[in-house]
Amino acid sequence: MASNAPEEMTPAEIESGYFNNNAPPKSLHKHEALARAFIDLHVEANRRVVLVTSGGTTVPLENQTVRFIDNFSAGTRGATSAEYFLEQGYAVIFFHRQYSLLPYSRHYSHSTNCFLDFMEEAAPSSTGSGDPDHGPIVVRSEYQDEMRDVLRKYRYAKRNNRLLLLPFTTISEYLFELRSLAQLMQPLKTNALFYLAAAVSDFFIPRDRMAEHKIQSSELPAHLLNKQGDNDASNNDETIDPEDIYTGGIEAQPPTHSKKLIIDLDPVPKFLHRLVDGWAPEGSMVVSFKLETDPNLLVYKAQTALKRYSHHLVIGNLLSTRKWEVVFVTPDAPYERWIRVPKSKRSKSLSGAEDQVGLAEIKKAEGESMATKADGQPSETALEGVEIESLIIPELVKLHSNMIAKHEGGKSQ
Ligand code: 9Z3
Repeated sequence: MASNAPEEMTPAEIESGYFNNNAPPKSLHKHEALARAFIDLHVEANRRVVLVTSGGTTVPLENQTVRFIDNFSAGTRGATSAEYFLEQGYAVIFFHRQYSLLPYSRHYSHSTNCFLDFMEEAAPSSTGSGDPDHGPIVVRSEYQDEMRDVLRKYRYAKRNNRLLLLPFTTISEYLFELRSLAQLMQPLKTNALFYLAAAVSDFFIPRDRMAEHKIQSSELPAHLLNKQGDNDASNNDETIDPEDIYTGGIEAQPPTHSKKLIIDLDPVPKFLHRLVDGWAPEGSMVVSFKLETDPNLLVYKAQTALKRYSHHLVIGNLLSTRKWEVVFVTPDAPYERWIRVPKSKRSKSLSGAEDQVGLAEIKKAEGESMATKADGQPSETALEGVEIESLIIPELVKLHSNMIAKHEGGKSQ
């Protein structure tokens, strides 16, 4: 039977095409078992559970991967949000890029916040017990209160089984595990929330076109050629219609003095359709993020995503201002709502551009801004000012509560 062209395929056909042609991750069964036990526990307690996705996915160029495409995401949004969800009584499945920032430990793990800088060696004990040359390692006095606070919250979450950490690396691991996790969350019904903050790759190399071994950067002698069991993408004689190629506005140039490596990537199937309309429990809330760099595009792109996937909320953010402002784009009034950290409470960020705050907001009338001050108590850390997630999460929890109430109301009628 001839297969349909991608544009004629239903989301379900695209889904099976992807999952049948790419290998499931080795850790899938182990992660499923952990998630099932975690979810059962919280279904039993009638507790809300949020799946937070965090960090960037990689796109391997070789099956035995030496090189891969990556993106900028450090996982700050996801790790920080997870802490505020825990504070709001949610249990959190933290589905994150391996080695990206984690809730709580993030306070001490960046290169700028190295944990060693928070410690010192105290004077050796004067009671004569222990080695007189070795004092105990302690937290420096100026950090005691902050670290005690973080440590208590961390231990509370661990002791009470409120936080499950599950790592991914590649786009394929991410998609397989996301599908499983969403399906396992079915028994949570309206208590399930999806908070999709990971920066997911848009393009990838399908398994049948992926080189097995490291792609060589110089010619090999003839007797070593094609003995590697490679799926050699360069053997593909089909010419691609230029209409089907994204160039990002940059046209390919002929090589100058050396050969080029041309990588042929396919679009990653739009999984949000299937998440909203299949994998996730009915009545659950789905929140996605939209990232842009051009202020003129942000609101439009967030609105387009909301319409396309018919979920509940798109949180839009600009790369340069994401630590100070986001926009909530919803299907109901007020449709577009800005959440901003007040100017005097903004953290200083080397990568951010504070002069761009406000540029993406479509002005309704001169002087009239649709920005709303969140009414929760922003939480402030000594080093970094107010974290915008301390404003985002309480607002989101209100929306989730409204959805649950509406659903319950609908059922009793
Ligand atoms: C986001 O927009 C996140 O807020 C960031 C957080 C990735 C900007 P950091 O990890 O950054 O704190 O450094 N995430 C979603 C980005 C994304 O890939 N969205 C897709 C899109 O924009 C939709 S799923 O098309």
